[in-house]
Amino acid sequence: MATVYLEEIDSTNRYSKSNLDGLEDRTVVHALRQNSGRGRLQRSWVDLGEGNLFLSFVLKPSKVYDEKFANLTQYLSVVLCQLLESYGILPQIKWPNDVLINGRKIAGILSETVMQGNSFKGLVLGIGVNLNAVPESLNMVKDKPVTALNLEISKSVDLNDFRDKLVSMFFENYDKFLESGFNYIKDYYICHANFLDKEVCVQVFNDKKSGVAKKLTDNGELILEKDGSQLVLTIGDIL
Ligand code: BT5
Repeated sequence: MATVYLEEIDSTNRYSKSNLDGLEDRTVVHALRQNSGRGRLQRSWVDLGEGNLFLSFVLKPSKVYDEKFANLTQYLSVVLCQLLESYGILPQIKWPNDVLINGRKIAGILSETVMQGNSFKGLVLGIGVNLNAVPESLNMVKDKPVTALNLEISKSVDLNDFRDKLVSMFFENYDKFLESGFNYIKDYYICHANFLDKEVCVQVFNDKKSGVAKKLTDNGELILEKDGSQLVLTIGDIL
């Protein structure tokens, strides 16, 4: 496993995608500051200051794309929750892969698939975790409540130690996860899900679907139930 350390970059995901050919499988790209972090669907990821985590995993698991790769974001959310639990807090997962503490978002995960023509080149799996933030900086995220680990545990968090643990926990079960897919993490994921059996509204691109979040399929899809009929969602955001 190789690591690339960067002082400051626009986006670790963008950097990893642009340099994908020269980066070997299982490279970790870690930047201390990230000035143009990206979320899904053109949204942005805000750098709350020094001491927060901005990291991308460069993964080249095979020569062809496998549908299980789409669940790697959920796998990473589970790994993160396990790590956060070791700090004595109780994280929750909002489908598909937001990690929250008491309803406040602490981390974001963005997976990007790199293709060249029709051939699959690899994946860039990025994660940002708020580890050390001053309370005032949380206002930089205007549209939802957010938090940081240091504010939850009332002490500062060692960034390098957190990164090393996250990376080693990620790779500990990565191969097993790739063999089994979402089923491998399903029980843990469900135990930490904060949306099941609740009435939810899910934004799916420009559309909104509402219903009761009934269950998850073995592939990590969300089943919504409304008026006796079921809808299977593979993508979206619970609002
Ligand atoms: C995500 O998107 O949550 C994925 C964020 C991935 C960030 C990492 S950092 C390393 C790597 N390099 C990158 O450029 N990106 C990845 P999404 O589900 O679309 O959520 C984006 C939303 O999260 C924003 O619209 C805000 O509401 C919220 N947000 C932005 N910055 C935040 C922060 N620091 N803490 C909590 N929430 C934040």
